[in-house]
Amino acid sequence: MGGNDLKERAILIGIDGFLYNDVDFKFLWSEFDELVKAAGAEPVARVVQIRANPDPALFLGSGKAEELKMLVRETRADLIISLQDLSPVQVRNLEDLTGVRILDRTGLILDIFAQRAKTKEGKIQVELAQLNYLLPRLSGGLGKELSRLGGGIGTRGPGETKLEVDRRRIRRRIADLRRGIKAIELHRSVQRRRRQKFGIPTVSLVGYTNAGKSTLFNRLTNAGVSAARRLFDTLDPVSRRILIAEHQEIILMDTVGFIRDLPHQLVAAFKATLEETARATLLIQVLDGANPEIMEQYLAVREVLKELDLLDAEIITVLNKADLIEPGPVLDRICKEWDAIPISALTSAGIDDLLNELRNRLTKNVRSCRLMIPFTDAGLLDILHRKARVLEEDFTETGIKLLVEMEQPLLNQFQKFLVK
Ligand SMILES: Nc1nc2c(ncn2[C@@H]2O[C@H](COP(=O)(O)OP(=O)(O)OP(=O)(O)O)[C@@H](O)[C@H]2O)c(=O)[nH]1
Ligand SMILES: [Mg+2]
Repeated sequence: MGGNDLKERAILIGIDGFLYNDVDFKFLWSEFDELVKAAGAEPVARVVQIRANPDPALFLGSGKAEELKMLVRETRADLIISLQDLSPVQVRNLEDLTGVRILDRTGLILDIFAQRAKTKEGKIQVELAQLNYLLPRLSGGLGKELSRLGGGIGTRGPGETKLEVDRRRIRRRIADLRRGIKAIELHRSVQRRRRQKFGIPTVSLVGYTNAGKSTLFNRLTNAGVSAARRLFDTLDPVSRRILIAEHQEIILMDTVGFIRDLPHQLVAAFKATLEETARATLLIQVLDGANPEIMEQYLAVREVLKELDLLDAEIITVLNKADLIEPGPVLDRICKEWDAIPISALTSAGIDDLLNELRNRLTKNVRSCRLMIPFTDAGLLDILHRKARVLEEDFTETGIKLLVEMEQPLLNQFQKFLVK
């Protein structure tokens, strides 16, 4: 996609009245608009039909579909994007009827991810998700469906040459990519073990896309990670070590933004990335306090956390963009309701409160104590170095004297070595 003047013109279509209640649907549409813009297209018109189920052949009813055809001409639209996922048959029929390209929400999100992926890892994950999306849409083993569905906004999507390959080659490519992802997972587990060895807790920033995670990440780390007013700006997880107290180091992680109904192909492909989040000691959930749809976004984030089996994780909630909210009883009530700390990643307001809370939570169960480990039990040192924080270590004639900080459950195991 070229400059702004070359923006592709998109007609958005969707069905109301089955699946969603009114409020959700309003949210879905405004989010859909944002997604279309994020992909670099311009929404020029909307066709919404209220019906119980989509038409199996045309998605819309035949009258609405005719209307759509006229609208394509009137608005000189380049493509049609559907809020609900489409079957290959619906895509083919709509395309034949209107003469323009058809995309659905899942394809659209994959397209945005393809535009944003920067690292090798991100690219592999996105390509895998795209191919898994395309594969079941290949019918008859020919590349025809691929070429129809493959092109996203502009010319991205799996490269043009790939559009001619058949299922077998795609399967082979998928196998290659899976191997690539295995290698990534391995690399991650090595990194993770190293961190565990040093006993450094990991803190992940999670939240809806555009909530301000990267801005907060930068505020806390001075890392200069890109933050922008666009959806899914961050795709590749970034992490930095930071000191939050004299002896307290943490690894802070910025993550990909969540969204309602994240396509499952993406969840699968980004599993390694998301699991990294899942293994964090603590999560900071970032809410966009200035967004009127904060409730829906909150629920969407909870949904993804649930999918990742993370609802019981230790979570600190922050209400970001507090600089855009009038201070006073309203803000106070919101924060109380969400049990959230008001902050502004932009102006730094409330950041100290957040750091305090972080320190409290991370040291909640930590006790410091002196131990004397006889040489016969020296094997236990390894556990201490991995799971506790060793502040002092002296090799004496009778054994090893240590000053350590560790969590209560671990301390229980070391009761008999405690020095009063
Ligand atoms: N006014 C105000 N704007 C903020 C604040 N924090 C972030 N923003 C803006 O919100 C936009 C999104 O910020 P990002 O940090 O990129 O959001 P993100 O959560 O990382 O988004 P993704 O990477 O897409 O998931 C940017 O334009 C930021 O400048 C804040 O505290 N106040
Ligand atoms: Mg970001």
